Parts: sequence; C-alpha cells; structure tokens
Amino acid sequence: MSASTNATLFSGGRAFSAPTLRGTVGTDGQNNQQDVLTIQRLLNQIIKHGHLQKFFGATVPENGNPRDGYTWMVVRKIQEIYNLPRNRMNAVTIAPGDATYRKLVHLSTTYPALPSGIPNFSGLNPKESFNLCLRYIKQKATGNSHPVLQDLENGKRVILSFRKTTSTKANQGRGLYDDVTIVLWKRNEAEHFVYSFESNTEPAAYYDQKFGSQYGNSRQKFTGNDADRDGVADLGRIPDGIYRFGKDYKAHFGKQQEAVGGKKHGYNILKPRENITAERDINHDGKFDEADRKLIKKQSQMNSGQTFYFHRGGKGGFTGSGGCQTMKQPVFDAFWEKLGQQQEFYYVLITVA
Ligand SMILES: [Ca+2]
Ligand SMILES: [Ca+2]
Repeated sequence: MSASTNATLFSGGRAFSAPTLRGTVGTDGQNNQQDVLTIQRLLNQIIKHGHLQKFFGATVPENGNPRDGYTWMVVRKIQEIYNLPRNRMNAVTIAPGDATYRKLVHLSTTYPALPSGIPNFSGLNPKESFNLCLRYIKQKATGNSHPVLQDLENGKRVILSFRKTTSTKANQGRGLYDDVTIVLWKRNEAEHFVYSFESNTEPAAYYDQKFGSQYGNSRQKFTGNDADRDGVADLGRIPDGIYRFGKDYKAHFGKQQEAVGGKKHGYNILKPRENITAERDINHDGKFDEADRKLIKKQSQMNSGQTFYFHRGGKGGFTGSGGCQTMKQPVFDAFWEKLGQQQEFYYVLITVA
C-alpha cells in the first residue's frame, strides 16, 4: 500500500474526453481508488452530456475550439476549486475527505438525476440494473467505505426496497403491495444478479388501534407503541435508511421452509439485528409526517425494538403488516430462495414516491 494519502488527477488533453484520473491507494486503502473511479465517471458524464456549466459554472468560449474548451475548463475549474496555481496544468491533487472531493463523489452518484417513482429496470441487463441500484444505495451509504458497499464489492447479497408512500388506510385498511424489494449481488465484474419482488413496506390500518376495528380487526390485534401517551397505540414503519437483518424463525409468520442451523419446523422471517427507531402515525391520519413528529411525547416509544420483520403477507391481498416488510406467500418464497445461504444482510430502504 502506498503511503500517499492523496489521489492525483491528471489532465488527459484529448478533445471531448474527460481528464484521466489516476488514483493512488492511500491510508484508507481501496476506498480512495474507488473515489477516483467515481469522480472519473462524473467527469466522463459531464463531458459526454456537455453539462459543464451545471457542475462547474463554466461555459464554452464563443471563440476557440469548444473541443479544447471542455477539457481545459474541467482542469481550470478543478484548479480553482483546489486553489492551485494555473501553471500546474497536468497534476491536481485531491485530498480524500476534502469537502469538494466529497461533493464530486456525491455528484457522481446523483447524476444524471434519478427518476422519481419506482425505477424501471425493463431493458436493462443485470449489470446495468445492479449499477442503477448501486446509485440509489450510495445516496444512503454516504462515504465510500460504508459496509453495505463493501458487502456488494465482496459478493455479498444486499436487500433494497423502493417505497412508494401509501396511506395505511389504502385498500380498506388492508394495505397494498405497491413497493418493490430487490435482492442484488455480483459474483465478479461480469456476473451480476438483480431480482425484484412486489412487496409492502408500510403498515395497514387494520392494525391501528384507533381504526382497526372499522377495517375488520375484530380480534383487537393491534400493533405499535403509544408515543403521545393518549392511551392509543400508534402504528410504525421503518424510516428510510440502512439496517442489518438476519434469518430467523417465528411461529405463524410464513410457510414452513427448510430448517437452517439445526432449527426445525420454523417459519422463515428476517429479523432486525439492532433496534429500529420507527416513524409513527401518531395522529392516525394514515400518514407518517412532520405532524406526527410534533406529537411525540415519549421518545422511547418510537423504538420498535426488533419487531419489524420480513414475513409473508396475509390472504386475499391483505398485506398483513403492522410495520413489517411483507410479500404474498409465493413471492416471499421466491424472495427467500434468492437470499441463498447467506444469514445476514444489509437492508437499504429508500422512499422514491
Ligand atoms: Ca397514541
Ligand atoms: Ca400521521
């Protein structure tokens, strides 16, 4: 490993091509090299799309060859950003951790802008699908050394959900499978695997203590904690973020499947490995928003512990979720199969609509 702590940027000088970045492995190991590659992608995109102005505030000069202009302006702007003398045209040193450096890395993961709504993977090959998922994951995994990125790099499987915000009262309080959960991994740089499943990531009002009986919950099976201390439990959901889940078993949660780890006759679930601070519908309007946050009286009641599982949903389109991530039984079975023999997973949850 090099003792250098810097990445070095060299201008390539070729017309209409981004300067070629050459990374040196620094004290943060491979991450530095990844950052360099990420910035290189950004510069390639900037040049390719001619969006120099957007990122660098530079414009193509009216006189002169614009082909030269792009490359030089990138170099000039980077010199300006890093306060480097103009005569240093060929080498620019970027320090990892530098705010602008981080901004460039961030820009490279957010450009071109990701579309709103659940992303459409049709027409994409597995590698393109994987890379699209990776761009979303990087929005949550700030810092290129986040362990979820390491897991993906190391061939581990990662679970990713795209959430479409839905009222708990949708579908007569029985919830909707209008989210998408993905299992993705790569075996090497040429073999990528991306499997997508119809899912639900939000609770159904059936389980709301205030309204559940209106939606047919005659057994008084309500979930949630009472965060505003009005004596009524408030439904929760997992907020956007990155979590750790592991395979586990629980009675009545899913079809009996293969026994793992010596446990027999279990019911497969994924269970959080750490407590999750929930978002709660404290005013019981079916939404999770600022109005609810203002009503929190007891912060400890926002803790959902390790009760938000992945499990099979109910029958007849009922998601069966009091805050868990659920799928129809056959979908859940297919999802489970794609988890392979891996026992623990990073779970990334992103609201896209
Ligand atoms: Ca309450
Ligand atoms: Ca609410």
